[in-house]
Amino acid sequence: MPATDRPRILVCRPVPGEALDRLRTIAEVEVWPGPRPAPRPELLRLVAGRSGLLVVGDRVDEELLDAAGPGLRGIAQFGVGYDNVDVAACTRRGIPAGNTPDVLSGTTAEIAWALMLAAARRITEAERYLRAGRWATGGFGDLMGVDVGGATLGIVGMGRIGQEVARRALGFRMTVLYHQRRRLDPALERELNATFVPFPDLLARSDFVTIHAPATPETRRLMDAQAFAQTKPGAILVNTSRGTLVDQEALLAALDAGRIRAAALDVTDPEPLPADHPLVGRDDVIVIPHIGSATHATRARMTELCVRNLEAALRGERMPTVIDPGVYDRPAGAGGSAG
Ligand code: 8YV
Repeated sequence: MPATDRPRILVCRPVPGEALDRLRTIAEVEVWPGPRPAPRPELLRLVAGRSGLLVVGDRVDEELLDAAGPGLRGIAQFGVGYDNVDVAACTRRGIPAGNTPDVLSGTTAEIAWALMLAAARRITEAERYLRAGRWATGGFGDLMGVDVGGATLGIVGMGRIGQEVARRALGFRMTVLYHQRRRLDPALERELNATFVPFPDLLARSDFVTIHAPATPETRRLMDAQAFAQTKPGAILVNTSRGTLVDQEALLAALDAGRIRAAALDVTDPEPLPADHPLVGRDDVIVIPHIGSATHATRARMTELCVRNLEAALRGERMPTVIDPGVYDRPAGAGGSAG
């Protein structure tokens, strides 16, 4: 096949793993070298005439779909969260969009656990203390923390990642409460030793609250001033989902008021969070730069799944992890036109 007839794929970041080489056998693959995302005008220029896109949190909306043009056959989001993708707009045009569920659940649960333990035992603060030479001069009672073992853990959003967090809590002999729209199967609840409770009860009873719900209009600012007023005094908040679920002004006020002990965040609003943001530089807040899925093995698995989704789209087959299966129910010939 002449190079020009081959499908053209844009990969919006230098994603790891070898799966892109497989994609190169069936398509022309251009990788934006990064490390930062392409500026929006550049991205709109780059997507033109593409058959497939691999996006890494890049906004996929009507504007971008228009810029890509009628040849676009599939979009792969590198991540389980897809709040950056206007899935309804893709479906209206008959363009399947896929995400990367399952392959990152354990890895993301581990970052939540790392944050929980770090906040409870003041690990990042303790290291700063040592680096500042304060070990030799500090007092015996410095850096006292709280126990995780035996404490009550509140999991908000008990999907795949929330469940992996709960599994790891078994070893810490925690009382696990959870809340989400739908209750889990009772057998799974028993396996995870997790109890379904209303959201206000979860807040009132949990020593640690960890958020694993998707970013939707309903979950926006889920942790607002009212929610912080309901939390158990001295609780620790962990967020590894999306920054928009936490009202950061309300969080700062709750910390200042001593209502909650600490917060540990892998996600913020906006991202990247400016280094002079009020959340940065406080001893009672840990902020890390959205590294929940960032292990070599997991990121390679995410690339593999994105490539499998794109391969399927190019072959006219069903994406293994399509977000909206309804895109395949549309009458033949309904795709391609502007939505
Ligand atoms: C990021 C994530 O996509 O899976 C998700 O929803 O937020 C992450 O895995 C990834 O870190 C790239 O930014």
